[in-house]
Amino acid sequence: MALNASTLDQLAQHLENCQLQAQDTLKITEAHPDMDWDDAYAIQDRILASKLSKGARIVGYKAGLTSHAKMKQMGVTDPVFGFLVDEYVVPEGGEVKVSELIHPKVEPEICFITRTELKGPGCHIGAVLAASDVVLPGIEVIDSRYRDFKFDLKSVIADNTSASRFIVGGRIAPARDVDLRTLGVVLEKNGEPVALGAGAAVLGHPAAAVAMLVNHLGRRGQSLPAGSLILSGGITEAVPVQAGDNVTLRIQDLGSVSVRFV
Ligand code: 0L1
Ligand code: MG
Repeated sequence: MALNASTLDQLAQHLENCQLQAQDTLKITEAHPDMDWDDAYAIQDRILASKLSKGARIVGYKAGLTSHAKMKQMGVTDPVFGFLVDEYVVPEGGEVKVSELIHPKVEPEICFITRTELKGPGCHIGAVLAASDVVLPGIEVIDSRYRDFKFDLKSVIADNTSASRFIVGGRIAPARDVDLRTLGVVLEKNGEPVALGAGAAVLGHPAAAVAMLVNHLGRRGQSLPAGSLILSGGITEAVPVQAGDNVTLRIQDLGSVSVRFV
């Protein structure tokens, strides 16, 4: 690791404060160009520890930057992983207060809920499907704490991969009963389709993103607990939203889920 413990603490507190106060900041590698990958995940770990110490509950994980559309949009080449806590949960059909966020965008995702624990290394699509209970549609609201969404991979990992809110719902289906690669996806804003895609946009198969997450956790001596919710990654580019917008995600065979921005 390149940064000392007190710098990691200070950066984690800074990024969490930016999230809680809806305040943007310059990407942290500007001031810490030597920061390495372990430092980036160590900062993310410290943000999680801070939230857990204040009573938050971890509800799952997310994979981000998993589609070529998103990687191209953000000018990066590798997926990233983050945590989900209960403060990010918005009920289906619920409201997201834009005043609590900096510059929100929405992404359509296929979500998994696991029935049994998954451990890496060596996790693969088959193991993910065997361990998954159900899949369902999810809208992820991302809100990078970095000014104008300008970041690099290390900065975005430290910032818990821009996690801010998510909404799951629609029709829950057994993971093994649907071909997740060919599921058609339509994201609508105010009744108009704004992004279209299919499950295969996520690394060829959304379960591949979950396997990568499990292998990432395995490298860090962790496993994915039974009952975890996983957002497997945006299927299309992310779409900016503002107060007054209504967003609906429709996924073939999995129904729809909606959220309002107020
Ligand atoms: O979930 C995502 O794909 C977001 C990853 C972080 C990058 C971003 O803010 O777009
Ligand atoms: Mg996402």
